[in-house]
Amino acid sequence: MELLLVSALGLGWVAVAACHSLLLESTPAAGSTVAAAPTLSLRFNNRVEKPLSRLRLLDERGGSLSLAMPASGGPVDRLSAPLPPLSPGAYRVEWQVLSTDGHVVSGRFGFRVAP
Ligand SMILES: [Cu+2]
Repeated sequence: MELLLVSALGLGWVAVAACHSLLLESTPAAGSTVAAAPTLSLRFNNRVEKPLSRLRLLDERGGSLSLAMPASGGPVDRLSAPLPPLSPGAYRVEWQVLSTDGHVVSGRFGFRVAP
């Protein structure tokens, strides 16, 4: 009985996940080391509600760098923000988007700026 319940929940989760926005790729790419990063850009598998989505950039001390993200314009499946000049080090991107199905999806990834 318990096993059945668990597998039913598992299937339900897969069905729900299929309709969510998924991050397909980003610039800088997750785990990459770049010489410079003038722009942060995330591409999703479908349209995201830009005014209700957020991007955050954290440096290796956990300090938050403010990003000015255009609320509209550009491809509907992308979130982009110009970046301030970044000093060498590790950075973490935290994103949260509102999928067109109404679900909030979030994630994070890191990249490095080379010395
Ligand atoms: Cu969903």
